[in-house]
Amino acid sequence: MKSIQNYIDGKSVRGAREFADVNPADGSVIAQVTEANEELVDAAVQAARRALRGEWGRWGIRERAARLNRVADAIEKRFDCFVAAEVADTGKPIALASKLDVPRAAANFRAFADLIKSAGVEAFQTETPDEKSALNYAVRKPLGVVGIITPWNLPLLLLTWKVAPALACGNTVVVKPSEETPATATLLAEAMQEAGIPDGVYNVVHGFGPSSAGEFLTKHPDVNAVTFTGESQTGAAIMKTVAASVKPVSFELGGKNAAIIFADCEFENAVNGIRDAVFLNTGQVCLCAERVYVERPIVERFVEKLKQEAERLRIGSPLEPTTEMGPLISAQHREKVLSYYKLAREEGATLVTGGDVPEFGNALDHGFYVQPTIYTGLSETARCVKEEIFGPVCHVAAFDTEEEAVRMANDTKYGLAASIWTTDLKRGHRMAQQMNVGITWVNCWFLRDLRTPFGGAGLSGIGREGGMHSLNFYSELNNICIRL
Ligand code: NAD
Ligand code: 6OD
Repeated sequence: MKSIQNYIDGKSVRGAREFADVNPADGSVIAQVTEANEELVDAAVQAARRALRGEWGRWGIRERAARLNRVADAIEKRFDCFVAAEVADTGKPIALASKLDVPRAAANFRAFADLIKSAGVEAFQTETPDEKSALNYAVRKPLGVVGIITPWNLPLLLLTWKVAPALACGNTVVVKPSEETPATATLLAEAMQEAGIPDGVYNVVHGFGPSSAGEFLTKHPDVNAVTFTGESQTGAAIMKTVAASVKPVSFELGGKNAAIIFADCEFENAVNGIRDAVFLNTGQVCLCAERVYVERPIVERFVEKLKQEAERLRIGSPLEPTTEMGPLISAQHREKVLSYYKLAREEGATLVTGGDVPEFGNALDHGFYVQPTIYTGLSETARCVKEEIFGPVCHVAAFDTEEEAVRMANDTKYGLAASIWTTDLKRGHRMAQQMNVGITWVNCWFLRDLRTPFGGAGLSGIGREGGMHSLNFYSELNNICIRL
């Protein structure tokens, strides 16, 4: 049986207890993972502290950027290994991991290597009312040791989205990947070694959240900042823990995202876009649209076409190159999603398609699959319309006016993402501005430019990452004022 270890100070380190890494496609055990206890998390943090004082701490931006590019090269060299590990851990289709997850991991390192080389700082020529002059400018310094906690849905993509800018700014990191998906964070250690990243700069501790590696990391007094992606409730728990030692936090949390489709949309493009926005990664993307609002004149045609698309999706083995939808991440998560399918029935929804578990007649029946599902007919106050389900499911409702669509889309405690589908770009812009979210797409979805601000409003997060926002979060800016 394969064994996955912690990675501390450049070495694989066995923890005292083990837990199973399960393949969601058939429920088989892929590996035993060794859990970091409080002592091992402390060892990782101390290794990261020492590394700040070593050659890593003395390197300038050019050397760090060159090493980040070499990490990207090392990921690309191991492309197939990363894809295989991500597919086995998550059950996502091999085509998706090959197109999205692994290329984005390399792109994250390249983007922040480029950005740190060209990032400027603020400078001001100062004249005060009592006629003093000065020159003010900021210098960028690392925060120190950054604790990084990530979820299971896009494990490598989301981990490297934080590791790359943290390292670009000269920090060292201790990462705690999700207990469901430990493999690619561990594999990344090999890429770090090959790229010549000094020991102790990148450390991995495995385990769970409360009373385990996640909590030990966030409460550690020598961790200088915490960046977290995951559920809003977990964010609240981490915030409480971190509050005791007043550290900077960046939180990318849950969503209950709306899509608004106008009658003047490019119909095929909108249907295909919403199909992806609802079902990509089995609906397990924080940006997925679980609430779809369609202008009344086209709602019936739209629902019918989306139904056809959902029923046409090829659900099956993640290893099959033509598979478009894999399983959910775990038996427990499937229970949650199925409980919402049941709740939708109880709340009086009309089932358009899905609502159940597919049958394969082979080993995949031991996997955690559900059918892609579409509902209509729920009230806007129904729990299925209010709560994040995080599965391949949406509710479609009609609207008559822009004002009504804006009101319905914004009637949520979350505020992560929205998409607007119209050929009238003035309307697209007008609507987008009114969305209370961190990102609005017009006539597209999940089209990313890594320089742009990314994050959420309300329950969807605190702060922005991406481009200079990442560099500013992962840096301590020291303003220097020189009297002239
Ligand atoms: P989760 O919150 O259950 O777990 C995320 C990570 O936090 C895991 O590594 C887990 O072990 C750790 N953790 C849990 N409790 C902890 C605690 N008390 N202290 C420290 N660490 C703790 O989330 P998940 O189920 O892995 O991921 C799905 C959720 O993540 C969804 O809500 C989704 O919307 C959200 N998400 C948000 C974004 C975004 O960018 N906004 C991106 C991806 C996922
Ligand atoms: O694309 C990104 O940078 C990003 N953070 C995506 C988040 C997806 C959520 O599941």
